[in-house]
Amino acid sequence: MEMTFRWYGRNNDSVSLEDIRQIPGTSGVVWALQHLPAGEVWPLDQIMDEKKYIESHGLNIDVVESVNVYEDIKLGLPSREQYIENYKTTIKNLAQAGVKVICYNFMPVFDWIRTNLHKPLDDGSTALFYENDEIKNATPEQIVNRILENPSYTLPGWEPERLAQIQEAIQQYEAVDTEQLWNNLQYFLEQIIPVCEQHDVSMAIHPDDPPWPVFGLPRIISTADDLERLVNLVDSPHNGITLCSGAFGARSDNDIPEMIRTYKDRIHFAHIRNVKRFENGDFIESSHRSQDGSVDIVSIVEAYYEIGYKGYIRPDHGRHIWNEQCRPGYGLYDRALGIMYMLGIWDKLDKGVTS
Ligand code: DNO
Repeated sequence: MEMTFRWYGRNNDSVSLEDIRQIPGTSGVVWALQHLPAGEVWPLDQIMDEKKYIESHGLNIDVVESVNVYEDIKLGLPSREQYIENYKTTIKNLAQAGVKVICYNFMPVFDWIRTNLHKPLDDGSTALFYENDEIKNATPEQIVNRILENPSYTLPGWEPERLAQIQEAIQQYEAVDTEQLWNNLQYFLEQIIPVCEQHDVSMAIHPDDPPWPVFGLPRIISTADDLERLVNLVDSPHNGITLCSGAFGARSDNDIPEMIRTYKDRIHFAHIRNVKRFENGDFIESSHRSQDGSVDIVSIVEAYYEIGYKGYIRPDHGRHIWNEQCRPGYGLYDRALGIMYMLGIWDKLDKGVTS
C-alpha cells in the first residue's frame, strides 16, 4: 500500500507540498493539470514541469485524479472520436512522465454532489452534507445558482463555464438511458485500454457520488453488480477501479470489504473516508474513525491488508476543523488525521494482531 494525498496545484490549494511531506507515511500526491478543460490533450511539457515541481519536494506523481472524460464521449456523439484520440495522447504523455494510475469518472454532467458544504457538527467542526429532499425538490438550475452565488460552494466538475450551460447539458441526456451510457463507456474503454496496456498505465473509475441517479440523469457505477459489469466490459487488469468507501458507503447495501475482496486485482486506487447515513437517505461526511460514521473503516483497512494491497490509498474528504480555511473537504488537518488513523490500523496489522 502506498499512502498519497490529493493536491490541487501551486495556485489552487491552501495546502502546500511542504505540508504534505510532513504527514507521516505519505509518499505521493494525487494531482492534475487543473486548468485544462476536459477534452484537451495534456501537453507533455506541462506534465513534466509539474512532475519536476512535485518531485523536488520529495513526493511522487504516480496517481492522477482526474483526467476528466469529455461529455461527448459519455453522450456517444460522433465527435467523441477526436476526444478519445486526445485522451489516448494524454495517457501516453502521462505514461512518459511515469504516471501509473489515472482516476476518472463517467458521471453525466455533474461530478459529486452535496447540498451543504459547511454543515455544523456537534463538535463545532463543519462537513459536507447531502440532503435527499433538497436534491429531489430543487431544479438543477436552483442548485447551480446557489453555487454561482456562493464562491465557496464549488466542487470539482462544477466550473462556471459548464454550469452556465447546465440546462442544455442535461437535455442532451434525454437520448441516453442507462444502457446507452454503459455502451458509451464500453466503447471508450475498448479504445483506450489497449493504449494503457501498451504504456502500463491503469485506468481506475470512480463510483457515482451519491451512488444513485440525480436530476433524472443515468448513473452506472453505484453497486457491486455495476463493478461486475464494469470489469467485464474489457477484461484487462488495466481496466480498473477507484474504490471510494465514502461514495459506495452512502448506500447501506454496499458491502465494501466484500467489494475489496472480490475486485482485489482491479483496485488500483482506494479513497478511504467515512459517512454517517441517516434514515431519510441524507448523509454527512464524518471523521475517518469507524465509531463516528456508518462505514466501518477498520474492516475496510483490514480487507486491504488481507488482500495484500499494493496499490495507492488516499484519505478522501475531511471535516473542516481548527478554523482551517480550505477547499470544501480538502483541508490539511482532518485528512492528515485520517491518514494517521489508517496507518495506525495498518501498522497494528503488520504486527500480526487483527483487531
Ligand atoms: C471528490 C472526488 C471526485 C473524484 C472524481 C474522479 O472529492 O472523489 O471528484 O475526483 O469523481 O473522477
